[in-house]
Amino acid sequence: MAVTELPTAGPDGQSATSSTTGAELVQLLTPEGERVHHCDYDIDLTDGQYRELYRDLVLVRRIDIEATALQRQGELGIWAALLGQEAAQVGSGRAMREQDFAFPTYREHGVAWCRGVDPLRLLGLFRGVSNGGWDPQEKRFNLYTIVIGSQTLHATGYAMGITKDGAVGGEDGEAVIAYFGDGASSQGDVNEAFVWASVYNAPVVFFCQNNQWGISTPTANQTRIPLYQRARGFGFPGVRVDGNDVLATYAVTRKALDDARHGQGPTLVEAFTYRMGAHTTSDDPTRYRLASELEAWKLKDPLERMKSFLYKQQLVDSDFFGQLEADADALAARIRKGCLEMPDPDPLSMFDEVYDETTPLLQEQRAAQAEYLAGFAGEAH
Ligand SMILES: Cc1ncc(C[n+]2csc(CCOP(=O)(O)OP(=O)(O)O)c2C)c(N)n1
Ligand SMILES: [Mg+2]
Repeated sequence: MAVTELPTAGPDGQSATSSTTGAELVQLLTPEGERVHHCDYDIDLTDGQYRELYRDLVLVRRIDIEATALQRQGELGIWAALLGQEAAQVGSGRAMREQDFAFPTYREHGVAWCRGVDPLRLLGLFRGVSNGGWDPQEKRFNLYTIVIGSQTLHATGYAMGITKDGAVGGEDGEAVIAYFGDGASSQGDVNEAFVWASVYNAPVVFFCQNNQWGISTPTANQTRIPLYQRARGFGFPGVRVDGNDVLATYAVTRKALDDARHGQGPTLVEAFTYRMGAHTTSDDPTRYRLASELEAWKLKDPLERMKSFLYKQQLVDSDFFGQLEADADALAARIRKGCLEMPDPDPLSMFDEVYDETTPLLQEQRAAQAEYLAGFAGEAH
């Protein structure tokens, strides 16, 4: 079928052939910041916890904006912005318990923040001075993965492994969360991961951020049904949540992870959101999407609705916002300074950690590279 014959996404992002209604979108906070209730997913957080979630949203956005600016100034090779996806990431990231393990794509800066990974570690990767960035075990947050969808297989294998270790079942059980995008949902790897996770009842939550674009490809070219409905065909539950609602993403992910840790197998969570920025700093979305689409989604900004909620519930005063702004400024200044101060690595060090032990082929490549670099000796850079 020609691409032009595929259904286009409606204003709410639902496919024209979709049988879903808005009622299937789990939401606890309207775009105006009104608290709504849901029979299956509800949460009752303390005032402090609500404030903390907003704080996370603000600081994560600030990291993203600062990193984008650093790339524009030539300090990072590239940056994959998360603008608009803060609630999906903070809600799901904060829903994780300490013992849980996350397998990210390349855009999960908000989840990294929730896991306690220093943003400078992320910047080191995008600056090209680090081959990985962090110890995955330390924060139970795996390395960023550029090969679309492959981390869903890693996550599933890991989840099958912890089941064999006896780490699943009960309140202290471990659970795994695999992040991926709407574009990745078409990858063979993702579909294979679904099969394995289902058949082996693996304790893994597949968290799809449907930001409606895979670079310049709209979701309508990936699927004719809402993505969360795909789970049913694989034999596990799927749920669509408002990805711009931090309370809903928290509640839905919390339940899915708890189900997994108690031995009830996988869940697919589709966080319905929107990538307000470019795919990466190398991309220009004005070439392929309408400005009106972006304007419509700006009205659903995840930070604004949480801010309205805090105001309406009288959970904050002006001091709170003033202090948060000062904290965001300090964080931005710290990461900017830290980024500029990162030392360049020895170019030959890239051969050091490919394998635990070196191989003859690697030694050969290392020697060739050393000879090549020696050719520049004495030249000014
Ligand atoms: C296996 C593979 N194929 C293609 C690419 C190139 N690529 C990088 S990002 C991307 C789109 C991914 O879209 P999506 O899964 O929706 O994630 P998003 O970037 O929107 O968060 C593609 C095709 C890749 N990195 N890996
Ligand atoms: Mg996408």
